[in-house]
Amino acid sequence: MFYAILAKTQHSRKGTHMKINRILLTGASGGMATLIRPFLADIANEVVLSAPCDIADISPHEINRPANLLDPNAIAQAMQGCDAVIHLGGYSIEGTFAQVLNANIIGLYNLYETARNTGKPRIVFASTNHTVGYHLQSHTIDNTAPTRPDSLYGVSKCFGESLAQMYCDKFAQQTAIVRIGSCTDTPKDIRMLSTWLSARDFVSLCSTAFIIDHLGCPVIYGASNNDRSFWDNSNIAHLGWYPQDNAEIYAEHIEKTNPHKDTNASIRKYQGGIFTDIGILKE
Ligand code: 15L
Repeated sequence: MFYAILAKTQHSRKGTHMKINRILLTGASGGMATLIRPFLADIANEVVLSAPCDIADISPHEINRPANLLDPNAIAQAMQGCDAVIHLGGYSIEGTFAQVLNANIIGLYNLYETARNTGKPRIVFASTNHTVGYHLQSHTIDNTAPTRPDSLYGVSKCFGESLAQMYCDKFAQQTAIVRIGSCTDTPKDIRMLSTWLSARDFVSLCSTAFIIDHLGCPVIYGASNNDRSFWDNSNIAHLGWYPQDNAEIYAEHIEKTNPHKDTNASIRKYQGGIFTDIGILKE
């Protein structure tokens, strides 16, 4: 059955609409998933929403398949018949070691093992800018810069990036590793003028990753086309992803009203902002 669905997907890749047949969206109850859901109908016929509980108010093209990332059987049921996965599930802020261990290390391993046994659907893995959070804001970095995680959360995403690369090298499981900046409806502070990622740009990146003939396992900075970006994506230009939005249109308003303006020097110094100054491992 899976191969029939895949064949349909490959057929539609060649067609005009280039839609994926069925996408699994993990972390579907979270803020970022809520932002992107309206755009997913443009790139997929069906979207399987997966979170620990059912999601209320779903659209006709959406299906609930709840799963806890610590339960491999539930993940396998959620992934059945899916041609592609957008993995937003896991712990998305700084937490205790137990929190990030369960969600971002054990949970991610369960997801990749399930994918390996379920036809290897392409995965967009939501990594984070906090894998490189201790790089200075005054430096522009590309995807060859060394990781400099700013939190246990950032360290757990470095593990995820390595796991994705290993599954690609060993099992030909293709993943777009997306170091997401700040995916919110609009940028909220000065730093986000550099890090903002609009929902529509993220969804266009997912679509690009799913339909390109060969993806591999590239590391991509997930940011819109921001004038003040900290990141240089020229190494992944061959993918043909062209983000449309630019945080700069919000600059005047934010510069007048920004509530975080001078509260903390590290917010203005490091790319990871406040994550370099929070957490259970403070000095
Ligand atoms: C992230 O990785 C977080 O998930 C999100 O809550 C924001 O803090 C974002 O990074 C950011 O750096 O703005």
